[in-house]
Amino acid sequence: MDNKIAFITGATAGIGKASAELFAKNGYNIIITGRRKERLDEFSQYLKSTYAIDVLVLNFDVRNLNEVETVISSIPDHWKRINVLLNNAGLAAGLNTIQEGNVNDWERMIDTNIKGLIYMTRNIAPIMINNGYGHIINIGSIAGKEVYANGNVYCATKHAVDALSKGMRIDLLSHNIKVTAINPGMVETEFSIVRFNGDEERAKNVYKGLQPLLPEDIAETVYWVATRPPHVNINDIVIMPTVQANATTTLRK
Ligand code: NDP
Ligand code: 8X3
Repeated sequence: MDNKIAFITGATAGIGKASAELFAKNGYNIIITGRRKERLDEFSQYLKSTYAIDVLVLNFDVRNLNEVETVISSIPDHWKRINVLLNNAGLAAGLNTIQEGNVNDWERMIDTNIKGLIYMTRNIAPIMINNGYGHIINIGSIAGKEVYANGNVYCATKHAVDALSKGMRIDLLSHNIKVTAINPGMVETEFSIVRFNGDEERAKNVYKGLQPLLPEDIAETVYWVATRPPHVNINDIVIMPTVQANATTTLRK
């Protein structure tokens, strides 16, 4: 098995799924993860038959440290030559003021976006250190660079990803492990449907009258940063729809 390996968290939808497909198309073997097993199995079959690459399905919840440790420690040795870890699994839950927000939503975002990302990194970084190479790519957000009304806790989790990416880069410097943060503006995925608890109409309105980014746009960016020469690292990227100037300023028809 000589192909490079990309490990992608949250590959059942959106940015993670599009990234997995692009790596597969370019001959990488792929480790795909997520909680929805049926989607993972179906996607795995599709990737294997379409791109003649190998796929390892790991079905777990990034919020559960026990599951993360058990699953990562059970990865077969030949799958441990991980070139890229894409820390993508994440979500927004709700959009409300700090005085009225739902504490369960906040905990879900903190547990997934911050704790999930550090559990994954804590368990994969030693494998990369042992290999002597690796690249960790964290999906942050424009919400990690700016704060918008009612975004309080989601923005805080993505500011944490921003800080963690900078910290990881320092800690892993001497181990030949690159760290990149990619911070998108609006991307049309299942993100807003999840944020608004399944309310598809409300989710559609987020993108009404404008052309948002597509998950494939972020996948291309992920793949581009992952394929720079060994002496080049892309530290940080903010990528926006052309009609979105910042977190709160958009041009709608
Ligand atoms: P989607 O909802 O389409 O995909 C989210 C993915 O994360 C799914 O595969 C989901 O899998 C996985 N996931 C969520 N929670 C968990 C969990 N607890 N354990 C394991 N996997 C989990 O959203 P996007 O593709 O848009 O989001 C991907 C990342 O991009 C997130 O970190 C998000 O914050 C970020 N982002 C999104 C933007 C946007 O506008 N869409 C903009 C900026 C950043 P499953 O449900 O099967 O577990
Ligand atoms: C998603 C981008 O600004 O809709 O992270 O929260 S935003």
